[in-house]
Amino acid sequence: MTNHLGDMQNSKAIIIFGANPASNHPIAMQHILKSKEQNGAKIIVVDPRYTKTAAKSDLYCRIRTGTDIAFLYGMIRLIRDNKWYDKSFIDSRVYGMDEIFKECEEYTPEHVEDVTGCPKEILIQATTAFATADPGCLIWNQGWTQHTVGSSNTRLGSILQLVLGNMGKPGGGTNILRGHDNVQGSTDMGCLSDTLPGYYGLAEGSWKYFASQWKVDYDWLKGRFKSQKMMESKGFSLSLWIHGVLDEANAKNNADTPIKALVCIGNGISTITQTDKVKAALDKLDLVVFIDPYVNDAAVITTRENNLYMLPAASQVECSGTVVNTGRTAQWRSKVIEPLYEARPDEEILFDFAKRMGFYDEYTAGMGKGREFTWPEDATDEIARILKTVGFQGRTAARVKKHTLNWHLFDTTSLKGRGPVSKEYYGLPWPCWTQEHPGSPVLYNVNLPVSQGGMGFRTRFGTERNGVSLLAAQGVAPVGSRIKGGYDEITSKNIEELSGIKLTDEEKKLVEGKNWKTDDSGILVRNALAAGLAPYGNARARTIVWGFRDEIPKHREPLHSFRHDLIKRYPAVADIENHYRTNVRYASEQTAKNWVAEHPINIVSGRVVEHMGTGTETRASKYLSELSGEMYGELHPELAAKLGLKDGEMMWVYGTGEGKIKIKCRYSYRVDKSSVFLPQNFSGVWSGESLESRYPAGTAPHSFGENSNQVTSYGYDQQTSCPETKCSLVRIERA
Ligand SMILES: Nc1nc2c(c(=O)[nH]1)N[C@H]1C(S)=C(S)[C@@H](COP(=O)(O)OP(=O)(O)OC[C@H]3O[C@@H](n4cnc5c(=O)[nH]c(N)nc54)[C@H](O)[C@@H]3O)O[C@H]1N2
Ligand SMILES: Nc1nc2c(c(=O)[nH]1)N[C@H]1C(S)=C(S)[C@@H](COP(=O)(O)OP(=O)(O)OC[C@H]3O[C@@H](n4cnc5c(=O)[nH]c(N)nc54)[C@H](O)[C@@H]3O)O[C@H]1N2
Ligand SMILES: [Mo]
Repeated sequence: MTNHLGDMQNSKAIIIFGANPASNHPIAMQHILKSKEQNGAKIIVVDPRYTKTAAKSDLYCRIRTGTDIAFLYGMIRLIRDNKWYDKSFIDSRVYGMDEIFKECEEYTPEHVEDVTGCPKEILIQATTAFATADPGCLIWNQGWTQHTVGSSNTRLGSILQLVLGNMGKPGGGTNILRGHDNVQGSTDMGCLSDTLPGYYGLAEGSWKYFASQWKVDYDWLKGRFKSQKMMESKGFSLSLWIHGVLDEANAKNNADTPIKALVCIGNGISTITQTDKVKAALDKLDLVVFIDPYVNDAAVITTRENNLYMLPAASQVECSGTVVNTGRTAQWRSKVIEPLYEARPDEEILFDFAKRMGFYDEYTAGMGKGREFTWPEDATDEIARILKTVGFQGRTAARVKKHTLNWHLFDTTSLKGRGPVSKEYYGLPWPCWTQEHPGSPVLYNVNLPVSQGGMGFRTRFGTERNGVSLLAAQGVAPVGSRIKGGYDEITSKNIEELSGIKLTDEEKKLVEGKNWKTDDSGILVRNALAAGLAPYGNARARTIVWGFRDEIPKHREPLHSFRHDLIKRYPAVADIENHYRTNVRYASEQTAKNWVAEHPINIVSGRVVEHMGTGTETRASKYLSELSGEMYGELHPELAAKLGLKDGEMMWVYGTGEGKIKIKCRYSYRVDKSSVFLPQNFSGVWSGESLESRYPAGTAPHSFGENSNQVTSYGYDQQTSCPETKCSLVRIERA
């Protein structure tokens, strides 16, 4: 998220793609509605389903799932032809816009209508309203990410904001409404299989940096892996691990061994595509451990009888520490009660694991005091010390606590504080470069000094490509910058020249061989800020990502496309070998057969307001179960009539894989005549059979339903491997 939730009150138009904040982000929705009331901001919703958010919009654009790229290029083409783009922003701060303007050529309004199903008049109205508002903010969420081209969706959305010069401005930006509590925090912490914490990569240099920060020997760390090569290879991802268990062919990507054991903290595993494969993988493993305050949903899906452990975890009110929200702001959470019964906080369970496996001292050494550390304060300070890439240095436990205690003194629209927290922004949104830095509520804003939250784009991919500069043009730099244009990231080699500040011999020794990401002394960052420079440089945003499968975003039909006739023109990428240690099918799956002939109904997948995730927590509430107690599929009455289904009758839904679910038909005009909406919040029924008896006595939730992912199709993002849970085909029959 480049901006933050309250900042949406500064917007003059808001376009929402694949998000339904009225149900899923009610706080964000309040800010959106305020921008409408206070600024007359036009709200535009692009979604295959007429959601509660759409009901509050000024303009609703219904599109076919998986066609957002065509829609966006249609917008960009209209912006190009009407000269609504921000020429000076593009000329001075963007690299590669010509390629985008070329790619949009084929997306005429007529062609966009054919590909997306959205009438061309609506596309033109949406583009006109959004492109002529200054500033406009763009929101996306899971409707964009759960696709084979999800990463391209998110890139092209950001590019649209670059085209319009909406980046780096209050009221503009790309605002991604994230998911679980602290999901931004867990990404920052490297709960991903292809980064170390703070988005440091997996290369030897990063591991060596972490070894020194964690105060362990690099060779010891290396010894934990089968080889250095495996240490530096991306791991299995959450969506693909099942293939590491079930498909022997993937063993060769994993140091010649299939996965043998699984420790699952929270969930995520019963909510990926093709849940039947998850069950098969859980059944096959040697050992399965769940760490969860509730009986984990997946624990009930497996029928294994041995080596399945459930360790009761404490919930959030029984723990303390920082959480980070979608706008990059940190908040201190205090323990309300001691953990009940045998529940233990997650970290205690992990510490015990480390003790029994013999590396507890190494595990905790980074907190600096051996066995004597204070939890969680010392961990928070360790994070602040190490995660320099995203500017965590100023986010110590003491400062975060002070903000949370004084939260009433902060303005919700600007995040600015008053009184004892004046000159600081709520929650110290990163980057927060030093102990004195106020945090940065709006990324890439050059209208502020770096010391007050300003910055340009990051110099991340070199300073030139094919003879063309990747640095910001002359005249574009944060207010008060000594350098009046672009510059490289700060290193010990260029600090004196760029900042104009001479280092003492002692300082030189301290920073030798270091850069802004690795310098523990803080000298490089301090001097950069003193000269008004962003430690990470001042570059152009790039539209082209060299090394990606699609260097610029391209529309590609879903693997199980509703429009088989478009597959030739917009084919999936070639199959990928060793994609997060898995051999993944793309083109071969897409062309394996004419999927839509046998599975003619499109899934639109999303959430209900009453339940969270699998519903493990919320279906345990009597009251929420009373409000929303059963799984269903929404069908347009005309489609239902064709299938011979009355409102309230049961139907079988068959996926393109092995899975099938028996659910209630609910008539609805929210969906179009070829789709079924399946909420993702139910579980505990398996192809018509209740799993209630598998819960230990007294632990079953109050309501159950079929899991929609039994019928979602095979498919994973071509870059990130996120499952394609938002594009699937099914066949429906009266039960
Ligand atoms: N009440 C409630 N709130 C929640 C959650 C919950 O389960 N319940 N979950 C939390 C979590 S983990 C997350 S990640 C967020 C998710 O928040 P959202 O992303 O808002 O959640 P969804 O309802 O899954 O999907 C959003 C919209 O995407 C649309 N959509 C589907 N396919 C496409 C497509 O191809 N293109 C476009 N443009 N739209 C599409 C759906 O119709 C839906 O309206 O919500 C969080 N908040
Ligand atoms: N078809 C379809 N599938 C989807 C989606 C979709 O839109 N459509 N959305 C996807 C998305 S974005 C998500 S996030 C997932 C849903 O997200 P999941 O994570 O798969 O489902 P949840 O039910 O939210 O699981 C959270 C678990 O964490 C446990 N928990 C809560 N607090 C703690 C704690 O402090 N410690 C520990 N150890 N555990 C705790 C809860 O009891 C629960 O079991 O679904 C994904 N799958
Ligand atoms: Mo999520």
